[in-house]
Amino acid sequence: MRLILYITTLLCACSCYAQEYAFPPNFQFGVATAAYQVEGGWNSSGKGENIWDRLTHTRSELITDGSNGDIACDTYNKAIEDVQLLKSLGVDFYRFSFSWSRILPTGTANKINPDGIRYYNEMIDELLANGIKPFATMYHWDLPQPLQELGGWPNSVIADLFADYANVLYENFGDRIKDWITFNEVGVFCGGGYESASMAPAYNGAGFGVYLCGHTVLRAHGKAYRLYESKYKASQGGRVGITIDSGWYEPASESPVDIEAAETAIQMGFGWFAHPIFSTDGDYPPVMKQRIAQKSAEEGFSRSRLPEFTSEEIAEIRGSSDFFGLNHYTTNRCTIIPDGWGTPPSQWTDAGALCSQDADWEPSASSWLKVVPWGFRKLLVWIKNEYNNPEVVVTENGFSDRGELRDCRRINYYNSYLEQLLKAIHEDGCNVSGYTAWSFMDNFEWMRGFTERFGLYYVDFNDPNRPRTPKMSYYVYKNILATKRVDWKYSPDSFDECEF
Ligand code: GBH
Repeated sequence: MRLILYITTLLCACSCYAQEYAFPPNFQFGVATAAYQVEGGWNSSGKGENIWDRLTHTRSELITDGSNGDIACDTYNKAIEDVQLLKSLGVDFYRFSFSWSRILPTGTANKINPDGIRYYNEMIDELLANGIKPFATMYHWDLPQPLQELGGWPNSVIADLFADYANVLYENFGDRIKDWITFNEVGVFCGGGYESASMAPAYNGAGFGVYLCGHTVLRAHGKAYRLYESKYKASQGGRVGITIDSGWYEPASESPVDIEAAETAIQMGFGWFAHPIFSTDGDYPPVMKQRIAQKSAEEGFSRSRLPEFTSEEIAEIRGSSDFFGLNHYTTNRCTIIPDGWGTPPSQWTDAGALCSQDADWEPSASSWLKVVPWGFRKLLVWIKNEYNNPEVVVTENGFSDRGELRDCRRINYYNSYLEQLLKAIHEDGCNVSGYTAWSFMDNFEWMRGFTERFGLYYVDFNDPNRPRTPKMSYYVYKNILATKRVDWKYSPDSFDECEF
C-alpha cells in the first residue's frame, strides 16, 4: 500500500514537474509563411511566371477547390500592416520566403526586377524597425517557369542558376538578413514535383526524376552555402542553413524486420538530404546507395537511378549548414513491403517500407496529418544521435482544421508538441534553439487550395480586403512566447475555455 502511494506520488511529481519546464532564455520563437502561399500579386510590377502560377492556371482541376495564389492573403499589398500583427504576437523572428520570379522574372540573374527588390526591402526594414528578425527562405517551391522549360530541377544546370539567385539575395539583403535557409523541404518538392505529381510541376517520373531533382538541389545548396562563406560571411556575419522535412518513422512492431524497415525509411526519406550535409562522411546514406543500385540492376537499368557525387561535390556539401532547419508535423508506422506491392521503380519500392498511420490517432483537416506528439521527441533524439547533436531550429510545425476561431484542437496540438520539445531539450539534451509555428495566417495550402487552414490568424478569402482575425490559438501562442512555458490552463478572456 505504502509502495503504491509512493509510486503514485513520484509519478505525479514527475509529470507535474515536466509541465513546468521552461524554454531556455535565448530560445527563439517565430511564425512562418511562404511567398506563393501568401503574397498574391502574381503578375504585379514585373514579376515573372513560376511553376505554381502555371499549374494553378492551366490545371486547376488538380486543386481541391480549383483556387490559386493569384491574390492569396494579398501580402504583396499588406506586408507593412502585417508587421504590426507579428509585433503584437511577440515573435523574435518572421520566417518568410522570397519569390524567385519576383526578384528575377526570367529566373536568370541578368535581369533584376526593381519592384521585387523594393517590396522585400520595405518589408525587411519594417520588421527590423519593430524588433523582429527576418528569417528568409530562398526557395519555397516556386521555380521560375522559364527554368522549368529547361527541365526544372532534374537539369543540373539549375544548380548554378540558383547560386546566381542566392548571390543577388545576399548582395541586396544580406546587410540586414542574418539567417538564411536555402531550401524548404527538398524531399517534398522533388517527390511531389517529379515522382507522385502531387506538387508543381506535377510530373510523374517515378523512381528517377525525384533523385535527379534532389541531386541538383543538394549541389545548388552546397554552392549557395560556399558562396556566402567565401564572399559574404566575413562582412555580413550571418548564417546559412537548410530546412529538411521529416515525420517520425516508428516500426509497426518490435520485429527486427519492421525495425529495419522504419530505419531504412527514415534514412531514405530524411537521411537522403541530412546525411550528405550533416554526417561526418557526407554523401547519400550507404543504405540508400546500396538499395537503389540493387533495385536498378534488378530492373534492367544500366546504372543506378541515384546519381553519384564527385568527391569534390561530397566535400562541398558536407558541413554546408550552420544549423539544422527541421519541419515536423506527424508520425507514421512502417513495416516491410509485401512481395508484389507497388509498381517499381518508385521511391517506396526502393526503400522497401510501407508506412501508414494508426486509425485511432487524432485526425486534422489534412489526410496525412495525425496528432502524435511523442513522435516529435523521438525524431529530435534520432537527429541528436545520428548527426552529433547539431543545433536544430524547428522551422515549421502546425495543425490544420477548417478555419474555426475557437480552435481548441490546434491549441492541443501546439501544447502537446511543445511539451515534447521541452522534454527533448531538458531530459534528452537535444540542442534545439528555436521554434516556428506554421502558419502566421491561413493561406493557399498548395493542392488543397484554401480548404485546409493552418493559421494563427483566420483570413477571409471571400473578402477583397482579406481581413485577418486572431484565432484562440493566437492568444495561446502569444502567452507561450511571453511566459516561455506551456500552460494548459491559460485561456484568453474572449473565448470559452477549451476542454482537454
Ligand atoms: C509543409 O510541408 C510546407 O512547407 C508548407 O508550405 C505547407 O503549407 C505545410 O507543410 C502544411 O502542409 O496530400 O497525401 O499527398 C509539410 C510536409 C509534405 C505534408 C506533402 C503534406 C502531402 C501529402 N508535407 N504532404 S498528400
